[in-house]
Amino acid sequence: MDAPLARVQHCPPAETGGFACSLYSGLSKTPKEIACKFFYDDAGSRLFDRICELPEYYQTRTEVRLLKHHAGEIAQLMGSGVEILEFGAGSLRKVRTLLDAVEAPRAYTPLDISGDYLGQVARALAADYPALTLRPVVCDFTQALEIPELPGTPRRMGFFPGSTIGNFKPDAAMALLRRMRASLLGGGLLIGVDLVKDPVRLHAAYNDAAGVTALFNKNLMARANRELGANFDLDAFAHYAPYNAAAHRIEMYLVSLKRQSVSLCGRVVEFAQGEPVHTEDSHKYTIESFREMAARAGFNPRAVWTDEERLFSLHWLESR
Ligand code: AVI
Repeated sequence: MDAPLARVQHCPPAETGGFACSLYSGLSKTPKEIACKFFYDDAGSRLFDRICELPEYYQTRTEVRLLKHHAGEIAQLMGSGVEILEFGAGSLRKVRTLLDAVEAPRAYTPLDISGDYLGQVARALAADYPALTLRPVVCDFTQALEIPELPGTPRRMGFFPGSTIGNFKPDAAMALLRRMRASLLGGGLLIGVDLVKDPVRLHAAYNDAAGVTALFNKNLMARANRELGANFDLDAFAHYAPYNAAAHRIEMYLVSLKRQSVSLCGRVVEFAQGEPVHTEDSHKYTIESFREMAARAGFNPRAVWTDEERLFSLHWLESR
């Protein structure tokens, strides 16, 4: 029998960001763009899980190693009986290391935009942690959030692994950190941040030999075909992900391989041959540049952990 699980809440109800409107308005701009939050429907979340296993994608395994290695210290910093609030929780795998290390965790509140997927992975987690209050919330965590306090108001700690902060432009990243700080009600934030490094290594991580990142990128168009009845020809677009060294970021595009028209929600969008659609940025930080940004967002940057190659970093930020 499945373990009891608080019903998956939708916040705002049954709304995850208006894919149709956002897609149409993004494709009407010059240059064209699609917001990267739309990668994560059920298929996209599963493709992202496959990316995390790729040999070129060092981020996930390095972060998991850091988490495991420093779990005791992190648990001490978080304290006992806390609620862990995870932003963009995905597969809910990484939090297990924290739940196992923290003394008597009281509650876990994963927030994610991918509703079906969140329901499935939350059910599996509930079975393994029967004493934990688990309250999955389907929401766009990039928007202002009001997550009700639990009875007894356990101290709330934030968890934002995976360097998803890098998918926001620096100004938006700072604004997001500020909003997170507000929703933590004085608690700290454990956040994973990918670091500036050899561009060749970065390039390989977003241009894997097996082509999984290309499928993930094209899932935006595949999703539009599935959900909105669009007629994107996926073979007529190329995945392109260069590293912009001056801006310290990977930029991801879908490039039209020919002049073509695509029908979308009863309208037609024209693509020129070679025209790019910007789909994602993934900013990389130095340890110092990230700590400075966190301080400007109102946190006190405390402990930081990194691996011997300085590929990835985990930061413990206290609320001021
Ligand atoms: C979720 N995010 C941190 C990933 C990244 O590395 O920027 C998304 C991703 N895009 C392509 N590969 C992975």
